[in-house]
Amino acid sequence: MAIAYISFGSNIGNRIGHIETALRIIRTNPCVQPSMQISSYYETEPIGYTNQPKFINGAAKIGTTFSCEDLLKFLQSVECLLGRERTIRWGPRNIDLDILLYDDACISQPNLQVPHPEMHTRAFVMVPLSEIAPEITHPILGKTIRELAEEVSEVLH
Ligand code: A4P
Ligand code: MG
Repeated sequence: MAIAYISFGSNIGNRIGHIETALRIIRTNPCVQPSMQISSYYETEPIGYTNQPKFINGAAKIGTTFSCEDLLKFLQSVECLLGRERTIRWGPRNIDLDILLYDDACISQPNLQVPHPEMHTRAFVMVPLSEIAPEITHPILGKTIRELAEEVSEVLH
């Protein structure tokens, strides 16, 4: 059983509804332990492509028997089920599910980088993650999630 941390974000339509549907599909998969820890939800200003609605963001901790590659495929299938269309990079989406950490794995493949390469630069990822995993050490940067979150801290609601 591996421990994985996932970030989720939505900025179209019923944002909390999309997130809760995605989390329900994830937790009821036989390869995922039904008990999962979920952060608070935060409403955040869009980063990158800024001409789009505000996001709801958060993070979840799961126990899973999926390999990291299969977890990515599974999360992409959940995005598809929720009708996500890939149009603009960094653009609006009804659900985005990213793998932040997978045990201590360091993976650098064209379609899969873990730890997520941008995670430590983004308050909308680090603030929720630090609620559920403050003492975990980032396997590349060697700092705790709490320390990294403080470096990008900004007020999130
Ligand atoms: N991929 C590689 N590594 C991973 C990983 N660890 N987890 C690949 C998930 N996917 C990973 O992602 C593009 C490709 O990343 C996938 O094919 C996968 O093989 P995508 O979800 O199809 O496209 P995307 O989400 O538009 O691109 P990307 O680079 O994932 O964007 P980000 O980094 O997710 O940024 N502002 C706020 N406030 N809140 C947000 O949630 N999100 C974005 C999107 C921009 N601004 C935001 C937010
Ligand atoms: Mg993504």
